[in-house]
Amino acid sequence: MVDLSTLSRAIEEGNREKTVQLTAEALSDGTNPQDIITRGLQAGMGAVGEKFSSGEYFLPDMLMAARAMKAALEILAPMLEKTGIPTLGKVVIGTVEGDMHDIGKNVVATFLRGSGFEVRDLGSNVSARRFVDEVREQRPDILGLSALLTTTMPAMGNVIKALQAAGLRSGVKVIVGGAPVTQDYANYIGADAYAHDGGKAIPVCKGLLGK
Ligand code: B12
Repeated sequence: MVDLSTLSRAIEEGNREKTVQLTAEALSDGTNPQDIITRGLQAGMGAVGEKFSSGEYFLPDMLMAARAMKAALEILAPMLEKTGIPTLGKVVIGTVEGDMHDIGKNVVATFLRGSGFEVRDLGSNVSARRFVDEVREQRPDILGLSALLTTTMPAMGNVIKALQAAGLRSGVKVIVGGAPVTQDYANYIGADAYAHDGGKAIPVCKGLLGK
């Protein structure tokens, strides 16, 4: 049985090969893919962030960890994403303008797909204008906004204001998330909901649609 703390350490070391190997082993052991992500990969990323804050790690270390995590998510996503089931609702999701962090947003998209939502992922560094255009064209039930930087959090509020200005706000529920985001901040910018992580986003999104 793979000890998920060894997977977490492989991420911390930025060791892509070992991360992929341990992820595959954990899957064949029968470990739940959601646990592999939260207790293994995401925990490792948390440690990388702490080391970056303390000056022990630099940008290339974060990049290597990100590459290792992305490679592992490629193996895990097909296990989590169900196909051919009736959709619970349509979600458009993206990381706001100025922010390149997309791993957490990808995890949320994968978890939502796995629980039966149809998800359109716009990627990262998405402008308010693009979000508005997508809401107008796609008519999603839910718009998910991700921000990982304190400097890009206000861009989430700008998207909500732009939706209001375009007369589209009442037709879509807005959920926000990302490491620096809180429920208080979500209330402050007028979002409909906040979820701390991908697992919690599932019941929150179902609740938004009364399901
Ligand atoms: C990997 C990483 C990078 C990678 C990103 C690669 C990529 N493609 O995503 C790279 C190296 C590119 C990077 C760059 C930078 N980074 Co960086 N990065 C990280 C790191 C280590 C991990 C982020 C991550 O992927 N975590 C794993 C995922 C799974 O977790 P998550 O993102 O938190 O997502 C979960 C929840 O937050 C939530 N969630 C996320 N989005 C959403 C959306 C919705 C709708 C919902 C409901 C929930 C939700 O659910 C997710 C899944 O459970 C964090 C540290 C940390 N602890 O967050 C720093 C961190 C975010 N980065 C930081 C910084 C400073 C930077 C740079 C400015 C560094 C620099 N000097 O250039 C640049 C900014 C570039 C830019 N313009 O965006 C700081 C931010 C500080 C701050 N408070 O603003 C952090 C916190 C590191 C630190 N401790 O100082 N980074």
